[in-house]
Amino acid sequence: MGRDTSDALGMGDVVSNESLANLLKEERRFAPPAELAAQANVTAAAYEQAGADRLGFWAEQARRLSWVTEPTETLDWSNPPFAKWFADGTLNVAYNCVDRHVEAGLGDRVALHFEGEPGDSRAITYAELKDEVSRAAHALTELGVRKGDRVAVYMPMIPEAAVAMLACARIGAAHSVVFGGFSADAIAARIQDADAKLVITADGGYRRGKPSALKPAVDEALTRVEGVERVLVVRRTGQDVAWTEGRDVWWDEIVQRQSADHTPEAFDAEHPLFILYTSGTTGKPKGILHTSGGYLTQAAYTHHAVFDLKPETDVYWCTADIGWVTGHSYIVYGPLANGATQVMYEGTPDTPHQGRFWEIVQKYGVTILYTAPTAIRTFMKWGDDIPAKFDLSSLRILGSVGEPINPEAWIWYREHIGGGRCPIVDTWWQTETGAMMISPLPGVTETKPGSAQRALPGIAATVVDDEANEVPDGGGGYLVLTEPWPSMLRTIWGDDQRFIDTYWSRFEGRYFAGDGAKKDDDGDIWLLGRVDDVMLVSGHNISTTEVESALVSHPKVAEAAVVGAADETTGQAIVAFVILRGTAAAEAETGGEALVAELRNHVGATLGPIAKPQRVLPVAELPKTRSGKIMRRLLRDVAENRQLGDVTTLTDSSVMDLIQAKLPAAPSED
Ligand code: 6R9
Repeated sequence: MGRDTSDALGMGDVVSNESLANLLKEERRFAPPAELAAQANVTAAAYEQAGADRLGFWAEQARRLSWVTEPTETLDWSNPPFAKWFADGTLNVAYNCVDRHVEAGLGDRVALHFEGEPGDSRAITYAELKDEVSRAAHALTELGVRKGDRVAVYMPMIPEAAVAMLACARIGAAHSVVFGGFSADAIAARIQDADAKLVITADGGYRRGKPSALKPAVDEALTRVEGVERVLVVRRTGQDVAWTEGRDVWWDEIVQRQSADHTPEAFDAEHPLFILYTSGTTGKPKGILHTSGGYLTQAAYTHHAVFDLKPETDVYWCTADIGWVTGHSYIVYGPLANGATQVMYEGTPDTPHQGRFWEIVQKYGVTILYTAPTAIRTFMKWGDDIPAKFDLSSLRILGSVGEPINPEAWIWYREHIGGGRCPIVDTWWQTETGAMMISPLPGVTETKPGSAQRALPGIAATVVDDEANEVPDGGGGYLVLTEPWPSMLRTIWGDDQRFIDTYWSRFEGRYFAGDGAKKDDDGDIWLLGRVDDVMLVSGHNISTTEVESALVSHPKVAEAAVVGAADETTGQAIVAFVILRGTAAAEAETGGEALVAELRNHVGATLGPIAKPQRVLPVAELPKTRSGKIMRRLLRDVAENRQLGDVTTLTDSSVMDLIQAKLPAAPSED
């Protein structure tokens, strides 16, 4: 799913005796727009306030929520790493996301502008959402779901996905959302690990211009696991579905006949809200457990602060899938807790044409856009003329998440999407952190292309070396979080020991995120990718991110993925896979060698000779997960002529065949 990650134990060998080389220099700076700064939700005072009294700061943010019992206790850290936040408080998460806005007189505000891939659209107000969530909650109860149960959700990007999640939250059942692109095996493994009782799915969803079935994968998964009593099926595409009498139920048949009055029950702040699985390179996926009060506090606060959300006027759009943590925290919980109006889009960015995103921005007057670097680089590849055809003047803030954003992609995003006027917030966080951790604040931070910059108010992050010493400004090493935070994962579902081993053992008492990072001379943080991707070339640790960014800064390159391949002389040799922009792609077909030399020299000139790739391979596509992260592990397999490892989490597994077919036999020599 979200990314490849290995357990922290053993990672230490990669970035060994030397800290990460600090190669890339980026001097461009962008001050926050004066008008935005003058009216910003959060100012520099928040850093001071949180710095002086971190727990007091979070206690205040928790008051943004409606509690049934106000918490008197903020953090219980008596048994680390098992945190309890706001432990004596009680609340209902769904009430916070829906009912309270209706009670405040905002029932007519649009919660979701749904845009289906085929072009169908629906506006759902907060009042309508409340009714639908209430009916769905009754339906789940009728189907036997109780407080403390687990429910698996395998859905396309349609409003019912959000309704299903909120209905679970409303009755105190934890949801486990499985990406709509995953296989029956992946569903079965997740159902089994969480011991889910019910599955909510759909006949299918629309992707790339056609209906794509979902229910058959659930049917197949259920031949392999026990314990699932009922399957609730939303009708989306009208495809024929196999039906198991007594087990399967149509959503519209059971939900529509329920009452729209449903009294939300109050649950403890530490009551489980959801489990979301992240894949491991070894062993079974990890079920990341999030609970209620702390999670919602940080999701709501960060959404308010980092996007400067003005719920009365903003139209927010996060392009993530609901199966990714970004869809949980920044489509469902954060925005709805804040009473936002948002766009939800079902399909792919190039259906029916490559301007679809910009058409949607124009249609709804989107003011805040949150997307991933992989999408931005794809838009760069498609060309500047496509967004130029649409009116994007409504946009005021742009966000990025999922991977380090290459400075050149950042600049492109700013110019071609943001019209040179919108601050970019590069938000670093993880499934495990539950909400944003490191990010600029749009009304405060002077931004630097490619840097997530600084821990948010109330968050403590730093970079340490192999011996756990904090590196000085200008140094590189491992990103760690040094204080507990409200939306932190509470454990790995059913495996407390693995939780301790994976995240808390590498550096005593600190959370190790698994990412490499450096601090610049101002102390700002630059993320350098997963430490298991770091290359060791002639004794120097070089991050894939920096070499990729150097390649993307060449005008002919849209996207790059870099891996270290075993090499007899240098230990590892840098191998770069590049996607070329427009006409350069044709050039690669004919005069490939000159282009390859040009790109190698460009990296040498930008970062120094040590970072010059030994091989540069132009490709048409790169292997990516459904959340858009490049799977370097598979490229390493290719570069080392190994049999490919697990490809089941790839968006499109045929990509690897294409790459392998293009691979020249002999490496280029210097
Ligand atoms: C939210 C999400 C987490 C991993 C994380 C890191 C990478 C995410 C990033 C970023 C650099 C950013 N990552 N945001 N790297 N800059 N702004 O992506 O969660 O799917 O769990 O992935 O993604 O490597 O450790 P998840």
